[in-house]
Amino acid sequence: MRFWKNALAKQRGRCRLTHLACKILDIRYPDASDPVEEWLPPRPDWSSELPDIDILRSELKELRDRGGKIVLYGHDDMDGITGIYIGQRILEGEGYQVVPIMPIRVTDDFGLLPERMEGVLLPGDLLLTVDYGCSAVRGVKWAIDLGARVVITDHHTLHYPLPPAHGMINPQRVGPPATYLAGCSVLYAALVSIFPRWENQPELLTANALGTVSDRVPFLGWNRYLLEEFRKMDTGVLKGGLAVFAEVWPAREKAWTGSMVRHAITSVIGKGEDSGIEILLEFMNDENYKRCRKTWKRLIKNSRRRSYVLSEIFAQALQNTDDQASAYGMNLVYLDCIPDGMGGTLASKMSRITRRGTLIVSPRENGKLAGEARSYGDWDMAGFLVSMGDVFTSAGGHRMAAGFSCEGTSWSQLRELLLSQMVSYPMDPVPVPHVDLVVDELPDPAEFLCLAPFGGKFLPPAVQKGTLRYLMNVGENSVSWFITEESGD
Ligand SMILES: [Mn+2]
Repeated sequence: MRFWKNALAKQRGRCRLTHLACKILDIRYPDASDPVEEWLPPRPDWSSELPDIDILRSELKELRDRGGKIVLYGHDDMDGITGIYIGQRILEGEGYQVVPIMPIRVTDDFGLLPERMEGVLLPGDLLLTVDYGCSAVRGVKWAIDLGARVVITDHHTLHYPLPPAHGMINPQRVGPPATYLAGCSVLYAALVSIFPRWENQPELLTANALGTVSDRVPFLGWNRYLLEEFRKMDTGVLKGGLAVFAEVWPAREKAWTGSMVRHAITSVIGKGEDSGIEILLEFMNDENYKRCRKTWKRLIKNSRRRSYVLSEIFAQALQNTDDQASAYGMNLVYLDCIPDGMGGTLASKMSRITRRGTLIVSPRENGKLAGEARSYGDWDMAGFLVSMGDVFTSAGGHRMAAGFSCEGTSWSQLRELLLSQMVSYPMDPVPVPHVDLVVDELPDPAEFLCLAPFGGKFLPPAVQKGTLRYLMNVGENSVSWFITEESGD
């Protein structure tokens, strides 16, 4: 053991690391000279770690001098919208005029669409993106031909040729650990480097934590630093919608897991019809606490209705899984009709329950086919889709979650193409459930609570006693062991 002697002196925020917790870190980071620092790094120097922050800095300065506005184009999911909130708050606070644009999930293709920017983005403006746009060759060309400046901030997988933007702040250009960042954190990191007075503001930390947990990025490296700042912060200054988020965040200051938060917040907001995703930006900006509480109550009610619909289409999807794809270890499902915004949720649920990668395809009104794909284990879903080349009109995402749309191809043609790609694309096996320690006596699970939050690639501790594997089970006010082969993510 490398640092046991001073383990009791090891502090993490307001929390003391126990001997057993240090032992877990020692095992999980075998090559680190200081496992505690590897697990919870100090404040990063974003501008030297992420590319092109200097370009954004000079673009913002020149924009101020010539007096244009910022069109902030973000993804229409939790990560993108919390990112838009962060960008708008900082940039408006710095005196810029900001106009947000979000894609319309049901009809829009992926990418930056000229038709959405037409009449909004003007010559001399800055097109800034968040969680979005790193594959948008057509949209970026259009904006540049128009006479706008373009800086992309994104964390999605890069596909070449890259769009000809003036700057591209995407951690994929430098590799891990930078790639762990959510899209909202990439913009946050860039903007607080340029305008340091916004660093660690409770409103921004809350938005950032929500985007991070909802986007299911690993709870590793800089994400832990940001989540720890969120855990330590004083929520007293939060107002309205953000105060509600801090309140309903399960055990925010103590021990929580990503899935607790996704259950209590992300899925309450949800996606699609009646969901909160369309009003999320407004909700975070609303400072009226009473009104936000009322809205939250309504969202909880709507999410219950949605989960009923979801279990119905889940049953349908199970009946419609493609036998041949199943033989290759994948779920492939074609459904005639999926309620708006539910495809991704359905794919996630199927992946989790069947422990397999899942592709859900359905037709759109305009005759195109649209798909949502979720990965399980280490299999790279975005890589799989992109490796199919020109089959899709657009395709993108990251390892764990991706989507596509395709035009002029029938379902039976697409099915054949997907199946032949499944045969040839290297598929990593589903990982073996982790075991941190082999024990004679079960330790008190509370000893490990100081390692929270648990989630994305930093899973709750698991121990083996005899032939049984025990996984730490964290609740809002409880902790226990339970016997399972689940990963705990
Ligand atoms: Mn994202």
